Amino acid sequence: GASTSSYQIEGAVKEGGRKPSIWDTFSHTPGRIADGTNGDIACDHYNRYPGDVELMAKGGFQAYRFSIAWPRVIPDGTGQVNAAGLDFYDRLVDKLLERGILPMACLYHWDLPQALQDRGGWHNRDIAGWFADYARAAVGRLGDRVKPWAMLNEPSVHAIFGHGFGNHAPGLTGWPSYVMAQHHQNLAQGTGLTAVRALRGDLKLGTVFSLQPIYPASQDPADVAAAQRFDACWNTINLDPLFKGSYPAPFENVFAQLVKPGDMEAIRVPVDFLGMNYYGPSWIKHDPAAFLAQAGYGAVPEGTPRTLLGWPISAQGLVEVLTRLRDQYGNPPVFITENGACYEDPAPANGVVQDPERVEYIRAHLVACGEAIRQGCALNGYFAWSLLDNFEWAEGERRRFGLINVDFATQQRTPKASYLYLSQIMRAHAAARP
Ligand code: IFM
Repeated sequence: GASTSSYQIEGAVKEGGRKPSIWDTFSHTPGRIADGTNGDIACDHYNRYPGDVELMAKGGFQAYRFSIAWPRVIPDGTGQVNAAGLDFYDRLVDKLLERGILPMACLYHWDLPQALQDRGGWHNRDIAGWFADYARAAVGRLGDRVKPWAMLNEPSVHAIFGHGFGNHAPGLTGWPSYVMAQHHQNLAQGTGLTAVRALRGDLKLGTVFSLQPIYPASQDPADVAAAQRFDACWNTINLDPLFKGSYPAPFENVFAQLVKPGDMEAIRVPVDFLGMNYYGPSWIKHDPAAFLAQAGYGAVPEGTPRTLLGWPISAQGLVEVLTRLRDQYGNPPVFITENGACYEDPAPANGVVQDPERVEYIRAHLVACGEAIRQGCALNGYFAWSLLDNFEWAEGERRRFGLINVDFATQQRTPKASYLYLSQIMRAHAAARP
């Protein structure tokens, strides 16, 4: 299938009772988004979802991962549930099921209600309860038809970029800010899972992490140590609390100040699946001046293939992460919930956009999925990022990951070669299945 997120595609930011999220505030702050765009309209998916579902159905998509916007469902973050906001997801889910597409919902893909940010957002530990209430409201309405639910999307990325570097909403910076945002997300993930599990027994519950191999830029002990710390910030800060009930060694003391009795038990709850977003590996060089002074950041070896965003490409890295989950985390059932690449696409011609580099990226990563399965990894499915070109956060609309091209001026959709390629694969798999 394919994956999307609410703020990146829905638009309609003032329709159906929705109130602002931190991304509305951030994207409307001058200088924050590279091309000055925002998510006010994005792909206008809120109004155009029937056509988008139709495109999935025509392509033989079997599953669709989308996210639910907290500011549509509870516009003030806590309190009154907005029935009109949930109506939209009701319509979307019904349409998906009508076309034979399995819906997978993610409860939080970074669009926190601004009203909650005004109360401290992820720095306020009360958010664990606020999130559980919101999760109950969404699952209470949709849980009769949506069975797989993910709690959070990429909490470490949200903590690092939104609360450490400050180049994502809410634009906060510094180590203490990052640490608080990370722990409270972990906690909310646990309280959300437990709340929803109590609501219905027939759901498949999980959460989504961005995972990647982290390599030292050299064998210099300072680089090796920095890479270990960065691995903790990116990967194990999420994996260890969920699967082992502890924080990774480099940060045990840092987090000890925040962790209250019972927190780690609340976070370590069984999941039915782990969603894994995979793009590529990182190389880490010690840099005492950088945020994450405790970690340092970035030094890709010359000659490493990269996407337009400069992200290194390594399909083999996907196998490495999956085998790490197999060996160190009890081989949980995994869905690749995002995988894809940003390239400069040509204009549509004869009803299609030729994107051979993206086709090759997806092909190589699907081959890697097969390899991981052969090596005994519990890989259950694959979602490409993303169904549509969309609002790519701080990069705005200028950076495209879609299988389907979107002309943001006309809202015209044009399939790319990667959509056609993935369609072929999905149809072949469906036909081969008993
Ligand atoms: O667009 C994002 C998505 O929201 C989260 N994972 C990475 C994607 C590409 O940057």
